[in-house]
Amino acid sequence: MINGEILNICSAFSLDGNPVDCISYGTGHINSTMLVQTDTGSRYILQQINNGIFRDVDGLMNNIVSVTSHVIKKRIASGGDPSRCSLRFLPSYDGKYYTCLGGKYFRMYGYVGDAVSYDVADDPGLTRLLGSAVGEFQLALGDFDASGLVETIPDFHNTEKRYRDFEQAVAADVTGRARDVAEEIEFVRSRREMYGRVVNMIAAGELPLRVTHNDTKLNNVLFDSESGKVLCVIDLDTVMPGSVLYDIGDAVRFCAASAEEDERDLERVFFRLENYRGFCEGFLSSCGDSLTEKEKELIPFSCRLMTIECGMRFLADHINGDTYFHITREGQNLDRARTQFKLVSDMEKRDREMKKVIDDILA
Ligand code: ADP
Ligand code: GN1
Ligand code: MG
Repeated sequence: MINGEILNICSAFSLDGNPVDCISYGTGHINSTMLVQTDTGSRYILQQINNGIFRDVDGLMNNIVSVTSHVIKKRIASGGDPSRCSLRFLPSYDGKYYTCLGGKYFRMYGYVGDAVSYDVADDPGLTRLLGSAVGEFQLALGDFDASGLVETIPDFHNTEKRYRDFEQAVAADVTGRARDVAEEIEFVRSRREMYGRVVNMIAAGELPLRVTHNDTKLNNVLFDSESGKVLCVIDLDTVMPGSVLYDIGDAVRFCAASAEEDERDLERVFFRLENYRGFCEGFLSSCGDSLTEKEKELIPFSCRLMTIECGMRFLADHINGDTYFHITREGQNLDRARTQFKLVSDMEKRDREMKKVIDDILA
């Protein structure tokens, strides 16, 4: 079914046919995603942009359109299918790539059919594919001119800043939940010495800034449902200058987890070294040559860093009353934080093995 508001939004874009159906779609935590179908059988993704988080929608959409145009050119040059190798945004009738209605912002883009995304990786074969997808995305943007990119969320992976925000949430304790999560708060506090390492090295010029995706979760990659091959990297809201370690660490935190991000039974949550190995093989074989020695050395550390950063963001949001990440049940952000901390503990125990995986791949 389709309501008047959706019809109004759809009328801002030139669709093939008249919209006849609209359903909510996907499991993202930030935007509101819908699948629209028309009477000619065409399908589109309609997304309400979370403009509470992305304040500069114009800058955001300019970023995304310039990045997707760049990626599409590269993929066409290497024989890729232009309709499935990248997101393709529709211009609106007023010449932008979004429309604003009643203070809400919407964008429309082609639905990639016969595609799947995964919330858990069951095997290292899948994580190897994710590794090559993230590596190839990195390579494709290697010659992208970043000077026109806006920083869509400043300090997105500045873990020191994330930690300060976390401490502010605990101090304010607007929901009174902090006392019930003392153990989790301590988990974050006791690791504070690691939070500045990557940002300080970037500031000192010891790690290069590149154009990175910054949200490389497995479910931000679409795979062909028949062949299983990677189609494209999606969810490009956070493409900004960053460290390649952010993309590696964030991908591993998600794809090396044995269970979903909000799993309540922590017995079922553990770090899968084989999945990590698969990811690293895929990533390093596609773009390993472009990494510096320091970057390679810091891969295991970056996995822990991105995982604890995500965990402290979930925990802060739980304490703040779930104002950032979408939830579908009470306590979900706390459950998400706990899975991340469980993974961090596992990675700490397996640090030597994680380093050896990199040494073996690079040998
Ligand atoms: P969020 O920022 O909220 O995570 P995403 O852009 O990642 O939103 O979209 C949410 C989900 O919708 C994705 O994980 C994916 O499963 C699905 N999706 C998004 N875009 C497309 C597309 N063009 N074709 C098919 N599925 C898509
Ligand atoms: C959010 O948009 P989505 O669901 O792909 C978040 C990421 C977190 C992730 C945790 C803009 O990603 O930073 O790592 O949730 N995106 C933003 O699942 O904050
Ligand atoms: Mg997403």
